Amino acid sequence: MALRTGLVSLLALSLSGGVCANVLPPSYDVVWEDSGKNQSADSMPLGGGDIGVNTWRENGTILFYLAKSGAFDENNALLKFGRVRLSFDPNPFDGGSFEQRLLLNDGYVRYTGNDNTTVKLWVDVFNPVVHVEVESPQELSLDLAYENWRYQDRGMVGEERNQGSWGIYSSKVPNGTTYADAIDFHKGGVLMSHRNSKLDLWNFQLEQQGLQDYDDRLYNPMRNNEFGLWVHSDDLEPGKITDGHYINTDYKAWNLVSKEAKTSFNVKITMYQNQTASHCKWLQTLEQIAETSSNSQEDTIAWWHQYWDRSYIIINEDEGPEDPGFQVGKNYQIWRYLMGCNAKGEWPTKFNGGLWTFDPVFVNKYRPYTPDHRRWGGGTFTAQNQRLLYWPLLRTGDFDLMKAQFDFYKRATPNALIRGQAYQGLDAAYFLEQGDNTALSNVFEYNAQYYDDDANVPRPKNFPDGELWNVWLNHLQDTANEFVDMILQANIYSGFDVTPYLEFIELQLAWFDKYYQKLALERSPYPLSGMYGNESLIIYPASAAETYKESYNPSSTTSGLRKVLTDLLEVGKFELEDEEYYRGYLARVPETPLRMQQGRWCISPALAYNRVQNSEIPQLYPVFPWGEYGLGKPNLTVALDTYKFDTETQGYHANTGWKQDVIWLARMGVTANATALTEDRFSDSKVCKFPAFKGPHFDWTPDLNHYGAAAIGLHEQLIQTFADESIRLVPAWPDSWSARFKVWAPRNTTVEGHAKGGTVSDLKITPESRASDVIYGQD
Ligand SMILES: *[C@@H]1O[C@H](CO)[C@@H](O)[C@H](O)[C@H]1NC(C)=O
Ligand SMILES: *[C@@H]1O[C@H](CO)[C@@H](O)[C@H](O)[C@H]1NC(C)=O
Ligand SMILES: *[C@@H]1O[C@H](CO)[C@@H](O)[C@H](O)[C@H]1NC(C)=O
Ligand SMILES: *[C@@H]1O[C@H](CO)[C@@H](O)[C@H](O)[C@H]1NC(C)=O
Ligand SMILES: *[C@@H]1O[C@H](CO)[C@@H](O)[C@H](O)[C@H]1NC(C)=O
Ligand SMILES: *[C@@H]1O[C@H](CO)[C@@H](O)[C@H](O)[C@H]1NC(C)=O
Ligand SMILES: *[C@@H]1O[C@H](CO)[C@@H](O)[C@H](O)[C@H]1NC(C)=O
Ligand SMILES: *[C@@H]1O[C@H](CO)[C@@H](O)[C@H](O)[C@H]1NC(C)=O
Ligand SMILES: CC(=O)N[C@H]1CO[C@H](CO)[C@@H](O)[C@@H]1O
Repeated sequence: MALRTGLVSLLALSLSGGVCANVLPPSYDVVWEDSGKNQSADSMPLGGGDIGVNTWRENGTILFYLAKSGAFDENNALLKFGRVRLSFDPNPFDGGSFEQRLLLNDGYVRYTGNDNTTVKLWVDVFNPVVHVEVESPQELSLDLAYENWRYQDRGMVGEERNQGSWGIYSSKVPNGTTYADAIDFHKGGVLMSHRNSKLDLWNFQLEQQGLQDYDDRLYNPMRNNEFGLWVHSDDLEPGKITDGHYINTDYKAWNLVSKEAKTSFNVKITMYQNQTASHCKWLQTLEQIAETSSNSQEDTIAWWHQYWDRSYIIINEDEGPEDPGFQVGKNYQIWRYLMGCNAKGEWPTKFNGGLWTFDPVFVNKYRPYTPDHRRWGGGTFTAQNQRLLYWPLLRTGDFDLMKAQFDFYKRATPNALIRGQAYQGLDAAYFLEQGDNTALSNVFEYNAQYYDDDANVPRPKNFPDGELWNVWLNHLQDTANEFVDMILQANIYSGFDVTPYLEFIELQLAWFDKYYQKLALERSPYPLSGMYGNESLIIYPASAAETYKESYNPSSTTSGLRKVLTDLLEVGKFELEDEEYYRGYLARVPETPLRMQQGRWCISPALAYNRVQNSEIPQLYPVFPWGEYGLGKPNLTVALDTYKFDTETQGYHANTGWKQDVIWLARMGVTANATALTEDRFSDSKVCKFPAFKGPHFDWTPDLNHYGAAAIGLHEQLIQTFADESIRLVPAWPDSWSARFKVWAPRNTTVEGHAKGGTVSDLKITPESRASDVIYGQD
């Protein structure tokens, strides 16, 4: 189809000149002229590499929390590295004019006080170092307090242990202890380290889950994990150690004080985490990083500029914050900023707060715990939620960021294989929905029906080892298929090398084929369904999300396996099995079941099931993530009718957290409704001062799976791509949004232009050969 050309906007002309121009409009900066009332909950995020910082002003001092990927403690909680407080004398931050600004294009935060004193906080993208730079027109003294609440062991009480992998509270499970850090003045600065030596949780999990004999073969990211920091400045020297109390938690502060009043100060906070043979080895590397890392911000700013230039969707940029379209563009870009802060992380960004959690009492008043607390764990990466952060990164071309999520599965695969072998006698990866970084179950979920003080039903003697005694999570193994498909799609988009992930891909797929044939053969002579026992897999007992339990051929699994196997055959890389095997497997995947609802054909959640347990809508998973139904596909009406007429799920449609209505509506081309939901999702937060800190919804604040789902919905409104190579632009784009955009499509393709309603202008497709694949709207 020929390109449809619209009006060339004045904006495009004015932009075409400056190659070096900032991609984002200055109006996207988050600027505060006052501080919030809710203390740390009203902080502003920054980060880089794999570090997250949240910073705010309180009582005339500047504070920030420090966090970093991979800081898993003995309980598999993701601990903070502490808090820093900057106090000045005379104090330019104690009244009068004040500004706290997130300079989004450059990726850092700057405070300006009443005498024009500036405090710049920036995080080096290439080294794990946080920089504090103070510049003042007058001489000031600075007191930097490194505040730490883990100066002693802390028993976790009640729900507090939900921050680790003990799971939710049960009177029958140990409470766990958060062990103390080692903290002292060191070489003129402050050194903090936390080295895991007691593996209470891990040993409990091994015994509970019958894996003691495998201890030395199991990958364990908690073992000998050490993390910590060194705060240092040539301008400061050790002062007193003081005591304090902030919100719900007492702490000790190691103070570094200025040697003399000065007009400028530079502080470097070097953070390091690794599993190391000894503390000495860890310290050596930390000191090396502190010494060799550059003090120049130049490379970091250049990194942010190329990151912004990779992909963007900027809407109604000449409007202000009262315009819902403007807010969509702004908060979408801020979501991209948060993901970019962990671009080089070894671990994926967590759905439940990422690296920016704050004192938990502001999220839930019944959780007056330390700043280390978040709900649903620090080392547990719930697949259903986690996937929503990573799907949208295909469209933004952030394949390098996706690697952390792919590596998560790569590292856990040997453990999942041991689970498959030990429990089921299968050479297949037996992953879980509430997957720990170890592929083991968290303690509570493994035996939930017994540990739940209200349910209290003991695990039956003959209940299979390894299976979760858990009415929500049992039989739910298919969410890892989404990560398999993301890896395959990354290859289809960009040539991303799937070789390191083939073991995960093939062993994850192997599980469904082997496990369900094995179960079938325990009931009958036939491994498959049909008169001759040679037709298709009997996927039973299974689970359609957490919702349809003990189900038979759930549509989320059938549709998913078909998509993943098709993509695997397209990528054409196998090691454990060959192409012929996968063609046979694909032929064995059952049809996605349909059923009549209110007189209409609808997608059925499964052929059969015995109860509805949660509120996901897996009958729409064939729309997203699996793309079996949607615009341009046969039987779109069946999908639309499922949305509108399925009798069991009408009450489950919603627009927060991991709910996916916005994505389904966009994929089905229901423009007005998708637009309303996208505008609602991306509107400014009302619970925190920072506009993209919404939550907790089902999880925690900031709720990053809320924004991941929003980003996918927005993408699907703008562009949908298909296996037949077509690129469908503005399938669900409203007249009220005027955007400039750059997004990615399969086959190394970028698509740039302007969109307004059904019209695209200034379209630039790279490579140009792909222009003939473009189709528009809903034709
Ligand atoms: C701060 O800087 C601005 C512009 O550079 C100047 O107009 C203003 O007088 C300065 N304020 C103080 C208190 O020095
Ligand atoms: C956990 O702590 C609670 C509250 O302090 C206490 O009542 C309970 O007995 C403890 N549980 C165990 C298993 O020690
Ligand atoms: C600020 O002052 C209030 C009132 O004294 C106190 O409760 C709060 O903890 C202080 N905040 C900080 C960061 O010290
Ligand atoms: C962590 O330690 C391993 C093993 O010594 C080493 O290969 C790796 O480079 C280290 N990672 C970092 C970030 O220092
Ligand atoms: C402060 O937090 C409370 C919850 O603790 C919330 O109800 C309130 O809306 C927040 N206030 C602001 C101004 O964000
Ligand atoms: C199953 O076996 C029957 C009888 O041998 C054969 O006719 C049929 O084609 C087979 N079906 C499949 C799907 O292989
Ligand atoms: C779209 O929104 C309209 C108006 O609120 C509503 O009547 C209609 O049912 C919605 N369509 C879908 C598919 O939800
Ligand atoms: C995409 O680019 C990569 C290298 O950047 C290359 O390996 C791959 O073959 C390309 N794929 C296509 C479909 O052009
Ligand atoms: C259930 C249903 O509506 N199925 C239809 C899907 O589309 C094909 C071809 O367009 C029809 O033949 C089916 O009846």
